[in-house]
Amino acid sequence: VATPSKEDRFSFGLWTVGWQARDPFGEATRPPLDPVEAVHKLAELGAYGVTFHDDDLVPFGSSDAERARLIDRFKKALADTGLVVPMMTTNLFTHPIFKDGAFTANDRSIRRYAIRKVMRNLDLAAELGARTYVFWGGREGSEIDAAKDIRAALDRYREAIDTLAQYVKDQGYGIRFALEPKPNEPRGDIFLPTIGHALAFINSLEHSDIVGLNPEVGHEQMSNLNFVHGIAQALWHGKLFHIDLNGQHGPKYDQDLVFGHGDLLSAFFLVDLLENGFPGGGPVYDGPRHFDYKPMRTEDIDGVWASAAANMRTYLLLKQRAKAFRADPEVQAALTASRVPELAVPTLGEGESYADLLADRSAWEEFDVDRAANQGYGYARLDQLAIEHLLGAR
Ligand code: 3MF
Ligand code: MG
Ligand code: MG
Ligand code: MG
Repeated sequence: VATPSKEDRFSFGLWTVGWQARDPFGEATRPPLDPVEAVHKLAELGAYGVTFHDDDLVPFGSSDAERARLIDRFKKALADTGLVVPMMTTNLFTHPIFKDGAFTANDRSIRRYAIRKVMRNLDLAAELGARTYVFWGGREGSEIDAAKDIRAALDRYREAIDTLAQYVKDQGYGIRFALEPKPNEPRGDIFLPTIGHALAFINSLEHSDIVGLNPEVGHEQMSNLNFVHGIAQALWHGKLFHIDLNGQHGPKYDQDLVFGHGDLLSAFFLVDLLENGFPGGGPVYDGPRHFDYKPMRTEDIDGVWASAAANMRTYLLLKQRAKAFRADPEVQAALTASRVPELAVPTLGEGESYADLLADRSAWEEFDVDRAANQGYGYARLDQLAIEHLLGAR
């Protein structure tokens, strides 16, 4: 039950298993990984998809002939393994030209170059059948507040996303965009820092119909936010287009640990939401289970593949535990005792107006304030049941 297969729809970025573990303080600890080898190994481990930035496959500055050669051998690896490319994205952060941003660089010529870089890779994304295109604005931001006219930066961000959305629609690519929020790192402060900021930004777009989110576990937790609540709200808005699963220990640098290797209880409730949906029904997530993690710097290549497998196995174990949690009659009784299903009942009755509410003496004049104030909700027992399922004690 914890052996991954293609039906589980697990996907990995080439930049995850391929990370050479260079950090601000140290050199690479691992040799480069050939994308073709990554595809074969991921398929062998049970993944169904691979995702990548343009430059992960074709190094920045490659000639057209070299680009064609690299794409060809990658396509052959896909054909040989049956792996698909559900998502693609652009590297708008590594090259020094993007040091002040891409879509929001103060230098206008860099903004124009950035949009062209995306358009070129969107053509490849359509060719490879990708359905989602992610935008992580790692360099869109600043270290000092005097550096950016924020109004202008948001105008330019919107201009770029709308221009690219128009392009995708005109070409009939059928691709949707997913914005990936992150509060900081590499910039001191990044624009669209959280799920909430990004949702508000999307509402301001001309082409908001094809723009949603790609939230990452660690990115919200870096801001000390509840990732399960964030994902729930993204779903509620119909904007959960993709997801980056990984692990993080609270507000600190972006750790990109294996999924579940950070806040495990939050990971349990996340998988519960993704797999079982809202307790009272409603929108469900239907996309890939995508891992955006980094094999720790201490690992050799065996550790890389052990960590890749660990992401999928942990997810499947949590899925199994979450199913057991929901199916347990004691849990169902505890949920009812905690009045969880009652929240799905509208506060006003059917056809009831505020005038009817005003006329309802039981709602105010005769309301038993003491009873309501004194009642317990049984949440401690409910959470312990979750913990016991998570620990395999039930
Ligand atoms: C950085 C990230 C990115 C994005 C990627 C788009 C390099 O913290 O999470 O990974 O996920 O650029 O998918
Ligand atoms: Mg991260
Ligand atoms: Mg990240
Ligand atoms: Mg990510």
